[in-house]
Amino acid sequence: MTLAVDTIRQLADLHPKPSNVRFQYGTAGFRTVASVLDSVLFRVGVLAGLRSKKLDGKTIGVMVTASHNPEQDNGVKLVDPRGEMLDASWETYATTLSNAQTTDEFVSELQKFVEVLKIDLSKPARVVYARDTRPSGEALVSSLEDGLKAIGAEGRNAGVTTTPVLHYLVRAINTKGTRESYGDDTEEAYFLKLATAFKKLVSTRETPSPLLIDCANGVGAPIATKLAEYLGDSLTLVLENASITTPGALNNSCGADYVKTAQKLPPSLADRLQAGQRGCSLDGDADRLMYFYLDERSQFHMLDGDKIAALVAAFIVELVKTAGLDGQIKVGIVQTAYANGASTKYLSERSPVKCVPTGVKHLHHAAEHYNIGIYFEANGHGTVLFSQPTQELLQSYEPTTPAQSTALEHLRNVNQLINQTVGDALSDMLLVEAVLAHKDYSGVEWDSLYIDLPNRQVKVVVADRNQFRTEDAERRLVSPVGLQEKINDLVRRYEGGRSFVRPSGTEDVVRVYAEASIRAQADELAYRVAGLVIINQAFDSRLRLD
Ligand code: G16
Repeated sequence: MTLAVDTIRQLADLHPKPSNVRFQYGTAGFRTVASVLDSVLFRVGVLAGLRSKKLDGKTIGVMVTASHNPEQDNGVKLVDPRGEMLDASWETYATTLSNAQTTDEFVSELQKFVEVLKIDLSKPARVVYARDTRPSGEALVSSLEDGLKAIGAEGRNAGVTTTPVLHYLVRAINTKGTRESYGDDTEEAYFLKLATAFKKLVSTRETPSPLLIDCANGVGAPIATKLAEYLGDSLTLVLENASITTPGALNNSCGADYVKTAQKLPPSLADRLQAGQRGCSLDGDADRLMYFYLDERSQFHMLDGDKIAALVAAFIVELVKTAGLDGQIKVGIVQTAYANGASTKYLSERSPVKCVPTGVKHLHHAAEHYNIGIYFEANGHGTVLFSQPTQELLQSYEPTTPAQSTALEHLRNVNQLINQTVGDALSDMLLVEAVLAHKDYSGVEWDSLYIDLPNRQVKVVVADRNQFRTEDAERRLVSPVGLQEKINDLVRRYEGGRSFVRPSGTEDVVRVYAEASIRAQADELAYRVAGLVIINQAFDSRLRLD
């Protein structure tokens, strides 16, 4: 069987690639201003169909979202059959196909690609797709559908939902009827799975006080509304920033990314959060979670992904030990260079900790090497993975004391509560709430597990972020040559100083991170390192001009 070239050509002509734009499959798929993405969506549709054929008709996921980016951006990422990110080797093909300038070039790249990868075109192709609430989403989904039609793939539209729900659906569809069955492949089954596990986990605890959720004016709002129905009285959710149809509101001065970078409460919540109350922020597609609380003096305190990792890791390590399983289950933690130095110290005293480059795909794969792998990025993106043998052990293990039996039951419920396909703000939120209920912690006790080193993150807009290349899990720049030495010289002058520079994979910027023992010093270090980047760029431009 060969490609239906005529149909592909006809449909591809409807989605021409804009000239002067170079696309790149980055940290989380393609992501840029929505108005240039039409051809990318069409081609991703074709690619998703081919990926499915290559994997013998397994269902592939496609999520149309730009997550934390501003509303005018959009993006698309592919999800592999177990609900994990697209295999890295296919990212290069995605980039190549998206950059073919004409329909002829696109078709010829496609033919090459089918031949090199030996894709059997007679196999079926199945794709499930969804989008977030961005106004550009509907048109982009229709371009994607043309791509599916061109390759003859069967498409299932999961509508407007969160990234984690889409990942859940992909795994549920592909594991149906197998020993690894992940649940029914519906949004309702997802809510029921989470809510049931949560209720069991907190059944013996006091009902937590209502939780305020900043929905970033995104898709988390309708999905959290539905989740609330399933949770009933077990947890009251108070939804804020839930205006999904107000133009320009998405992620605007609210949401998880705002809280993490500004390190303050979204202004829209100023009168909504009472002293002593805890709240959390989701991002635009609800895969990131940031917690916060106001102390009795109404001072804002942020509890980021590192603090979530610390809370969850301590709880799980303790359950494993109490269940009598510490000889058989090894818990490991994965972080990135953004992890606060104090969190790494706290966690390494409890479990092995590994540092990997930014991006869920890196963290997820590293976490798979442990029996229970806990990964959280400081920005609030993370989850916990239970290996298949560990899940089986939890089912077959026979406890010998009542304490072991209770701990085992909790571990089983935690395993059900966590969305193990990807970071999931709502599932993570329920996990945090369950741990807080068990520990009888308010934000204050949780926050005092360790004291964060003051830190600052800034963005620098540069002419070409691809000039910035890193090594050692992004902790050292290898290009532009000489810049890292200047950063090192600066860092040495700050007590407890640490700083690194890396290109973003989701925005057209370079990110600078710095920490130091004192707040003012962390800020100063970050701005001075950013200054070095700017001077380096200016020097570069001057060189070009000469
Ligand atoms: C995505 C990735 C995250 C990453 C974030 C920022 O999150 O899934 O792993 O931390 O982008 O990446 P970068 O610093 O390269 O721009 P999201 O929530 O935006 O999809």
